[in-house]
Amino acid sequence: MSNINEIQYRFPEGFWWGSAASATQTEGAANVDGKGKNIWDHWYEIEPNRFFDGVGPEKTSQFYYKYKEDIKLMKEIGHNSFRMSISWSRLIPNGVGEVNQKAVEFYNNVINKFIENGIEPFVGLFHFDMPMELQKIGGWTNREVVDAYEVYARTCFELFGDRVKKWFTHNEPIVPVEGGYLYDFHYPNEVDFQKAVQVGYHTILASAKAIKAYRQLNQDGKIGIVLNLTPSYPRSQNPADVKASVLCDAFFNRSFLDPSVKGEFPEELVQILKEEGFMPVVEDGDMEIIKNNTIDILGVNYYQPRRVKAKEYLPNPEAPFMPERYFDYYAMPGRKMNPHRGWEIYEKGVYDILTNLKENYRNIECFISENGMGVEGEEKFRDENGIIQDDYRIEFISEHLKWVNKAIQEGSNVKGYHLWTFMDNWSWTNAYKNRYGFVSVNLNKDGERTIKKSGHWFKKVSKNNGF
Ligand code: BGP
Repeated sequence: MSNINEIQYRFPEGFWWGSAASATQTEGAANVDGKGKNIWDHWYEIEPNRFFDGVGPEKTSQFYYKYKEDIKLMKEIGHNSFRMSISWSRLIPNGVGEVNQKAVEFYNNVINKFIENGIEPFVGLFHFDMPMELQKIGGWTNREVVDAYEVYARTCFELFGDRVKKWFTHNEPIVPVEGGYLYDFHYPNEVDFQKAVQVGYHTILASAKAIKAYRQLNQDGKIGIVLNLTPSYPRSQNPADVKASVLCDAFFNRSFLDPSVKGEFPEELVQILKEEGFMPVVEDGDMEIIKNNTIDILGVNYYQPRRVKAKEYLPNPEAPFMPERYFDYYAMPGRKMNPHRGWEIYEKGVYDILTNLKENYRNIECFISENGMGVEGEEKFRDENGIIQDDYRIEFISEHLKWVNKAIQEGSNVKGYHLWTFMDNWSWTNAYKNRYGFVSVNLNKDGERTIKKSGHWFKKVSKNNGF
C-alpha cells in the first residue's frame, strides 16, 4: 500500500478527499461574539438530561478558536476539500435582520485559511440548527421562515461566494422532519405528521428559492443539497414486502431526492398524503419554483441501510399517523453491526445508491458527503505513542471505498469521498458518546487534538489517489 505500484483501487484524477462537519457540532463559542441562540442552545437550557452525560452545545470542539490548527491538521492528513456549515444564528442572530460582523469576520478568516492551505471549502447553509427566534414563530412550519432563509442564503452568497464555489442548501433535510416532528430527537419534539409534511415541503421550497437566488448572482459555482439516501431493502421479493420498501423509500428518500433532482414529488407519496388528508399548504407559483430550480450537485450521506417488510399487524387507527402505517422495520438475521451506534454496516449500500443515481437520476454529479463509524470508548485503543489504533475505521472506510470504486468503473458520476468527520465532535443528543474523527479530541485536556491511525492512513490514500 505504501508503494504506488501496489495500488489496487485507483480513483480518478482530482478526486475529492476530505471530511465533513457542521457549525453547531464543532465551533463551540455558542454564547460569544453576538451569536444568537439556536434550537440546540435552547433545548439544552431547558432539558440538559436529554444529552449524553449532560454535555451541551456551548463548547463543542472549539473550532471557533482553534480553526487555524485544525485546518493545518486537515492539510497534514491529505484533505483537498472539506465541508463545513455556516451557523445561521451566528451570522444573523435573530434569524432575520442585522448581520453579525464578528461572524462575517470569523467565516472570512476560516474560508481564507482553507484556500491558503489548498483545501476547497464546501459550505452548507443549514445543518439542523434553526435560530431560536425563528423557531419561536414555528420554524419550518411557518412560511415566513422560508423567506428569512432565502435572505440568509443570499447574504451568504454575497459575503462569501467570491471564494466559495460549492454550496449546499440543506444537510439531511429529512432529519429535522423526523427528529422535530415525528420521533422526538430534535427540538421542538412534537409528534405531528401534518406539521412534519409542512416542514418537509417548506424545506424543499426554501432550497429551490436559495438555488434561484444563487443563479441570479451569476457566481460561477455549483449549488446542491446533501441527502441521507438510506436505501430501503425489502425483506423478500414477495410483492407485499417490495411494496412496503417502495413506500418507505418514497417517504424517506424520494421525498427530497425527487424534488431536488427532478423538480417533482414522488407520485406514491402524494397519493398517500391525499388519501390520508395530509397535503401541505402550497401557494400559487411554488411548484414552478421547485420545478425550475433543481440542483447541480448532490451530496450523499450514507451510514446504514434500512430494511423493511410488510406490516405484521393491522395498524391502530387511533394512533397518531406515522409513515410506519405502511411498513415495518426488519432486522436482518446475521447483519453486521456497529454496536456503539446501533447501526447496521452494509458497504454495498453505497454502490446501490450510486447505481440508482446513475440509472434514475440522470447520473447527476455527486460525492459521498458523509460516511463514517461512531465508536464509544476509543481511548482504550490508544497505544504507547498516544495514537488511537482505529483499524476498524480504516476497514470501514476502505470497504466502502471499494464499492465506490466499482461504481466509478461502471460509470457513476461520483467525484469524492468525505468522512464524517475530521475530528471528534458533538453528535447532537449523543454529545461526545461516539467518536467519529480522523483526529481525536481530548475533552479533559482543553480539546487536545491527536491524529488517529486512520488519519495517517487517509493521508496516504489521498496522496496516492487510491489504496
Ligand atoms: C448525520 C449528520 C451529522 C452527524 C452524523 C452522525 O446524520 O449529518 O451531523 O452527526 O449523522 O450521526 P450521529 O451524530 O447521530 O451519531
